[in-house]
Amino acid sequence: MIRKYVYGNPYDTGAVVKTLPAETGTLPYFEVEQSDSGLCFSRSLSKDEVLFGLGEAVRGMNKRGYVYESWNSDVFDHTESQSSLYASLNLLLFCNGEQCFGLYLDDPGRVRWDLGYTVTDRACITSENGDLALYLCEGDSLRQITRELRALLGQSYLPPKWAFGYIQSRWGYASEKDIRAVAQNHRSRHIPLDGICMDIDYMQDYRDFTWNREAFPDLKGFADQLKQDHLHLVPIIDAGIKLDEKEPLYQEGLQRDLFCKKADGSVFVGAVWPGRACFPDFLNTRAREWFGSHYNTLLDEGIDGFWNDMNEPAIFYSDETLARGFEIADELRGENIGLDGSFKLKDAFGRMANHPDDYRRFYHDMDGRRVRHDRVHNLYGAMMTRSAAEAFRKRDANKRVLLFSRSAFAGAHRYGGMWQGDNFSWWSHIALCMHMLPALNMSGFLFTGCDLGGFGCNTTEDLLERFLQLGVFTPLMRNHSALGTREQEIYRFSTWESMRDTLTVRYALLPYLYSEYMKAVRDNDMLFRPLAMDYPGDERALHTEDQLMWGSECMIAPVTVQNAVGRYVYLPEDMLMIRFRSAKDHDLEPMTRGDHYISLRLNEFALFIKKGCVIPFGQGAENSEDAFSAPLTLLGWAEKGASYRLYTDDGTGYAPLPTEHDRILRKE
Ligand code: MIG
Repeated sequence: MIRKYVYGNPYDTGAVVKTLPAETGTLPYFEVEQSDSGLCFSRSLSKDEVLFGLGEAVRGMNKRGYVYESWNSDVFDHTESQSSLYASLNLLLFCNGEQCFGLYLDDPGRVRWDLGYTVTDRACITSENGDLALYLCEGDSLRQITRELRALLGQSYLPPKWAFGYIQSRWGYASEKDIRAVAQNHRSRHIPLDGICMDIDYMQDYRDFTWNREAFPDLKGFADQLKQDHLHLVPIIDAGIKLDEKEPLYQEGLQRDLFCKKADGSVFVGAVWPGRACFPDFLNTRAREWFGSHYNTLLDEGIDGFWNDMNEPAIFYSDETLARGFEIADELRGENIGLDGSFKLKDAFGRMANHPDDYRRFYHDMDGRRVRHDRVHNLYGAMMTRSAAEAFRKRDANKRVLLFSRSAFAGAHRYGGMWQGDNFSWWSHIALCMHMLPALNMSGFLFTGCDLGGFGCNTTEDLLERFLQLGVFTPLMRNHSALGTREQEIYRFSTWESMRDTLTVRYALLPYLYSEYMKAVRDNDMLFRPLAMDYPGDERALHTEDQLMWGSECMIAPVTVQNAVGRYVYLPEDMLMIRFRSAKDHDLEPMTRGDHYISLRLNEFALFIKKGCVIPFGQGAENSEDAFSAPLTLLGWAEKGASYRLYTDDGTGYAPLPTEHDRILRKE
């Protein structure tokens, strides 16, 4: 059961789809106290209490023992000391033996989650705004609680079916020729592929909804030709609009008064990729409709997928922070600069980006309510996603468009997916991706994944292979890397054949993945779950951080350590292990509950199916369309026979089909 508690005058975030009456009694489980830093909800944590949630954040699945902050940030290093990433998902589950409850804080401002950091056995959650709605959910099990919270937040986004295929991306593909080469290099080696991303290099001077006409002389023709070959182009869209008298978007936004403004009424200017830029007021309905309508320019060219970036919003500098930087530099010019001065100088420029002063400098018109940006900071990216998604639906209510965003807030999961931002080519970032998956699913973000191979730094062959072995299971399966790093398309490496083989497993699993995804949408369920959710009362399961449940029938245990040739796996019940090398080459091994050491050479990875369950398995294919139409076999350890409910549809429309349409597949 969910109860709602209201404090102050909450902002309309649009995150919640149900209207609940506010409770009048006192909030259970917490002490509530106003302090200088905000409104604080605190409680003591029992010795074994486990905390799951917070969506996109560093460290483990159990969030206990650190302090996190809801403050959407463009951060390049996802290290353990980072308190915020690009999205704020204020959902946290408390699990203390028999007693569990969940919390959703509908507060778009800064929230500090001190989860046993300052005092080991105390959680203290502080809302800087103090204006919020708090939803408290009690239930019999963690899974039940997450379902209820998800129902509160609304149905998850439905991507087109091809978006479950493998997508290749890199910051640096600048022309038709570059992209053709990527396509050709996959197709000629029979490496499966369904999409290619276009990063900012395709644009003309980094202007949204434009493309370089020399590099892409006939975008429509190009997109159509690729589609014949089952390949979709996925261009990036950034939040900021180039400030340029000759820029039509700038002129329109200005004339129609749709940009974020400063206290004096002038338009706020911050620099991003195109240089000085203005920021659409996505928190305003008119501005959302306007910006969204511009996606039509690319949709008209045959584009059917997008990724929205820089929407925290990221700001390299503003006129004000830049002026201040120069002032400091001028003050110090000719001085004998000591340590203090040198830090001052360095910070003036080094800390210029995403400056807190800038986030206090501009305002939104939330359909009549004027709000300073920092109060609602975490909503900006989410509302950009909404802007795009609503425009897509308006254009064609039956055509799903691929959309994933970097920044997010609860509610945005109804409009699009998200990727996990700028990770590094680090082994620890395979584990990090894994830890974020269930936390994101909990908040409704089912369509997610990380940059496989790692975005920053140089990848290695074995790292990419192990990343892909996790990516096989993530709905968004995209290889992406930064400009200047080692090129990491599969075909660049000597072991490309074994990576291709890994992808064949993904394509054979597509019917199951899609079915489980859609059922999770329909039932407000999670695709990835901590083991604790399926095995309540199992101590080991409660504390397992390096394995996940996947779909209703399966468990995964990726290898995340370099040079490892195997790993220990804990089986909370009897399961069938499938050791995959490719869709055609795998071995099956029934295993009993308990601990096992499993040998997994570099080209091998494991999937575990619960005893008594079966899952459909297709065939390796080079594109998703073929994968979805391949004949299915059933894999599983079911001595007494078992059946699987297969969800299928034609991929159109924005609501999953009801259960009556499921196909029952039976293994005798
Ligand atoms: O300032 O568009 O997270 O995926 O390749 C960097 C260039 C901007 C950040 C995104 C990344 C993308 C990059 N972008």
